[in-house]
Amino acid sequence: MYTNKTIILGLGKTGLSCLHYLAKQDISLIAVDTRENFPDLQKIQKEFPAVAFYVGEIDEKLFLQATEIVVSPGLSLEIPAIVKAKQAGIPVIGDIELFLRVAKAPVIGITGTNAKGTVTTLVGEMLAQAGKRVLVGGNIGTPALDLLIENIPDYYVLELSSFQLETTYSLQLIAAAILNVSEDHLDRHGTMTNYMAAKWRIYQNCQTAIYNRDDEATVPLESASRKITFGLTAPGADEFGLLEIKGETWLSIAEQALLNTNELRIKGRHNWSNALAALAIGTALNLPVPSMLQALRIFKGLPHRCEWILEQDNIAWYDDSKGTNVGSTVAAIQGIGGTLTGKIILIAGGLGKGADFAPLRDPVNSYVRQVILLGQDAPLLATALADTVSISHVKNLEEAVLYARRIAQSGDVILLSPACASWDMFRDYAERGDIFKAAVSNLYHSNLEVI
Ligand code: UMA
Repeated sequence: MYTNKTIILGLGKTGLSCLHYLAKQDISLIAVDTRENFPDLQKIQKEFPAVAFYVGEIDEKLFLQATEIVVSPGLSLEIPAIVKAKQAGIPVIGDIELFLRVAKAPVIGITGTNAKGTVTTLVGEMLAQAGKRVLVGGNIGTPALDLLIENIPDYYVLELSSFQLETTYSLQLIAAAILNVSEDHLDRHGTMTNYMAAKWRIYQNCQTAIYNRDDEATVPLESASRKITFGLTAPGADEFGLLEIKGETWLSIAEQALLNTNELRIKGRHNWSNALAALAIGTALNLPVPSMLQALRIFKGLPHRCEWILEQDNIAWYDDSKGTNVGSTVAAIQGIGGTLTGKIILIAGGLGKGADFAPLRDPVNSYVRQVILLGQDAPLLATALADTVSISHVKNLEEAVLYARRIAQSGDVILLSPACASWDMFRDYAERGDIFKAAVSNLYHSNLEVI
């Protein structure tokens, strides 16, 4: 008879990683998924015959029998069964908590509303350039617990979402960074205060806190033994920032210029900020400057993050399908818009997650020629952007691509940056981006009529 009974709630990527990890321990396991027709259930049941599986509506009494509950990040902690279990004193944790309890190498944690995937990847590349063995995971894609299958590295680098942070208690990161905070996931967190409180947890007990001095919401409340800042202003002592030298912009520490921004393959001011953040984190880890700069020089960026697709007739196409919130789309418009001779044709829309779209008005007014909208919350976007530039509605991305090409002028950029989640029309942002790219490529490689 086991004394510990753990419930795993959610059987997505995270839940499955918990199942694989916990099945090796001496505990009784129950796995629950709220989806009635959970795919692959039989296959998973066969793989874990000792685990009791439940799908569909949650049995609250079952949850009250648990000694610990591991909740997947996609599920709200406000589910009544979770609330009652918490009230009964049952610990409710997430996969990152399980990971941190046993991780045997220093862990770097990176969060922020936007660009956390880019900076997480960059820090991983910097460590590798410095000859360190590194494993990268978390919200970026590979669940943290799956990293434990590999040999112990010199460092783990984790991208952490607010959902993951709110169920983590054993944080003790060697370096912890919040890159930026803007409105997102309010449908889950309710208020910005709750959202920010989840993010700030990352600094708890960290050795070095890295924050963005241009964004007050990232400043640590907790005392860290060391703090390093980055920002797009000129840097003070021990700070990372930008210096203008003979009309060119350099990534710099204090008064020392490190790298001309022309040498970066990732474009736009928002990417300069990402590069500076990675330098600040690398410095917290005492990495040699030449290897950090080399990693920056060769980094091409991630798919679906302001990704250049092709250029034809002096019109360039960019896929920023990962622009799933307003802050991210604002950064993309400003980052690209400032460098153009023409204007941006913006393709946006999807599930707005309760966000306020008003912050898009200024950048749209400054840099956008026309907005093309699609998806469930297109009407909300249209209302928020009324009286800025001309707005059109389309049914799908293929139509958006044809229409965008028709109205684009030489020097323009056509940018998919939805400011919304994708789940109303697509499996995820990656599928949305892939369909966009395929439609763009189709436009030039077939003889489609531009409508
Ligand atoms: N779901 C149910 N019932 C369940 C379990 C899940 O309806 O019982 C639904 C959720 O509501 C959600 C979807 O299934 O719509 C997936 O949820 P999940 O918690 O099972 O997700 P995972 O597959 O485990 O993926 C999660 C992260 N997803 C979320 O937090 C929503 C992935 O980040 C992450 O890569 C993965 O863990 C590994 O750590 C994705 C993401 O969109 C990319 N993250 C958000 C963001 O970046 O803004 C936070």
